[in-house]
Amino acid sequence: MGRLKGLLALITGFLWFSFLSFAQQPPKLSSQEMKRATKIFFDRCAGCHGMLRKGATGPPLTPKIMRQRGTKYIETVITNGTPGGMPDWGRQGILSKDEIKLLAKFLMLKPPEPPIMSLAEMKKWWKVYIPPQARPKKPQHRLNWKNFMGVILRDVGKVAIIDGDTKKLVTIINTGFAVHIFRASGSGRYFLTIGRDGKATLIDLWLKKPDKVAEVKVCYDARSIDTSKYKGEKGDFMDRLVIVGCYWPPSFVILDGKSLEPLKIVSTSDYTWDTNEFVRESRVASIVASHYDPEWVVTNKEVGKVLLVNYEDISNLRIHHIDAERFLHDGGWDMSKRYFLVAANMRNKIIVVDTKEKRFVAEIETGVKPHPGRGANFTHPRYGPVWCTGHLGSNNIACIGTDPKYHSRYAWKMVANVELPGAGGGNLFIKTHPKSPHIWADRPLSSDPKLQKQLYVIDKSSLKVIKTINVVDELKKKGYRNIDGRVVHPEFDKYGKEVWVSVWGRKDKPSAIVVFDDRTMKIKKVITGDWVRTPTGIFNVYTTTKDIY
Ligand code: DHE
Repeated sequence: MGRLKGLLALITGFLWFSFLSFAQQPPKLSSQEMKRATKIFFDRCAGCHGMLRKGATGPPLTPKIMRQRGTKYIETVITNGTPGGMPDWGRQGILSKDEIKLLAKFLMLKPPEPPIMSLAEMKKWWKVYIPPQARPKKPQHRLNWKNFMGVILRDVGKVAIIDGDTKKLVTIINTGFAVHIFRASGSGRYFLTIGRDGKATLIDLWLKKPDKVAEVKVCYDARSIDTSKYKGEKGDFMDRLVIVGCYWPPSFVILDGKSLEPLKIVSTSDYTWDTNEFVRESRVASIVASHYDPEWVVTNKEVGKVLLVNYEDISNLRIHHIDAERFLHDGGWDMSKRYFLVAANMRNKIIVVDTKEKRFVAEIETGVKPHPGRGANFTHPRYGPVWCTGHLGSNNIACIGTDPKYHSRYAWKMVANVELPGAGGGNLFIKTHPKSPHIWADRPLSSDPKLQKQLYVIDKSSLKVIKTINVVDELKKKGYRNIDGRVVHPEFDKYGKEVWVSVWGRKDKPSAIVVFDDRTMKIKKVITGDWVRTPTGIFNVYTTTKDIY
C-alpha cells in the first residue's frame, strides 16, 4: 500500500512538472509584433495594470501568473471582461481577435522597461506659441468666459471650448492623444489639459479666439495636472506654477505656470507605507491645489502615501509624507477645503487627510471600489456638511460627514447610502452645486448596456433617487436617432442651473453633449455636429477654478 502511494505521488509529481514546464514555455514575438503589442498594452491596459504589470486598479499580470493562466484563458478575459471592472475589449469591438491573441502572447513575456525622460528631453518638446508678455492684459472678447465649458474629444486628440451662456462652439484646439482632464488656473484665465501621452497644454481664454499658448510633454503616461492657487500672506502664487502627475516615469514635474517650461522632476518610486517594500512604479494619481497654503496635495498611488508638496521654494522643496492606504486613486476637497478625501479603491476605502494639521484623519469603508471623481459636497439638514462618492463595483452613492467641529457625531462616518436602481456598479462620476437641490450620477462602466446610458438624480434632503433618465432614449424621442454611447461626467454650469453631460460614442460617428435643466431634469439643449466625436470629461471654468463640486 505504502509503495503504491509512493508511486502515485511520483507520477503526480512528474505530471505537474511536465504541465508547469509546458505552461512556462514563453511564446516568440518578432520585434514588430513586440512593438505593436507594447503600444496596445500602453493604450488599453497600462492605466489599470501598470507599465511593469505589477497591478493597481487591475490585478498584477506578471509573466509567472500569466503563464499559469495560459493564453486561451487570457484571450477570454480580454474579450469578455470581468464583473470586477475589466472592460470587454473584444465584445465592444475595440480590440480585434488578432490583437487579443497578440496581447495574450505578449503577457507571457517579461514587460519591456519603458524609457525615462530628463529635463533636457522635455525641453525638446516645449513650445511657447505666445509668450506671456505678448498676451492680452484683459479679455479680447465679450463672452462670459467664466462660464465656458471645456469638453474633451478623447479619441480625436482635441478639446472643444463651448460658451455656456449661448451653447455655441467657441473653438476646437488640437491637444494630442486622449486628453484625460482639464484643470483651471487660480485666476481662471487659463485652462490646462493633460493627455495620456504626458502632453500638457496651456489655453488662454482671454485671446480673441481662445487657443493654446504653450505646450510640453513631460512624461510618457500621465493622468493629472493642477496649478498654484494660493494668494495670501506667504506670497502671490496665483497662476505661477503648474504640476503634472505622471504614471510613467513615476514622478511629478513642476513647470512654469505661464510658459510651461519644465523646472523640476521629483521621482515617486518609494516604499509602501505599511510593509516598507520598494515599488519602482508608484504612480501619481490625483492632485489638488490648496487655496489656503502654497501647497499641492499629491497622491502616490501604489505606495499609499499622500504628499503635501510645498511650492514656496522649489529649490528647497518641502514634502510632507502622510501614510494612507493602497492604491490611491481619485479624490477632492471637502466643502471647507481643509480636508482631502481620496479613494483607496483596492481596499474599498475613502481616506481623509487634514491639510491644516498635515495628518491622516480617518479611513471609511464605503462600498466596492469607490470612485468619487472629485466627489460631491453639500450641507444636509441633519448631518451638516457631507461629501459623497460613487463606486465602480457596487450600486451605492455613499455620503460621509465632514464637520468634526459642529457635527462631531457624524464626522468621518458614512451617514447615508443611496442605492442606484439596477444591479452592479459602474458609476464613475457624481456632481452637485451649492445652488442645486440635486446630485447627478452617471454609470458608464456598468456591464449592462442599458444602465451605461442612464443618469440618476438624487435629492439632497431626502437622499433618494428621484429620477432615472435614459439619455439615449430621451434623445431618440427628440429625433436624434443616431446618437448612442455611454453617458459620462455630469458637470454643472457656473450658476448651478444646468447639468451638461457627454454621450461617449464611437470615433467614426458624431455624438452629442446634452444640457439638462437641473430643476425640471429635462433636456434643454443638444449640442451636436460632425465635430462632436468621443466627448468624455466636461469642465466649467468657474467651478473648476473654485473647486466647487
Ligand atoms: Fe480617469 C480623473 C486615472 C480611466 C475620465 N482619472 C482621473 C484621476 C485619475 C484617473 C488618477 C484623478 C485626476 C486628478 O484629479 O488629478 N482614469 C484613470 C486611470 O488610471 C483609468 C482607470 C485607466 C486608464 O487607463 O486611464 C482611468 N478616466 C478613465 C476613463 O476611461 C475615462 C472615463 C475617459 C478617458 O479619458 O479615458 C476617464 N478621469 C476621467 C475624468 C476625470 C478623471 C473626466 C476627471 C473627473 C473630475 O471631475 O475631475
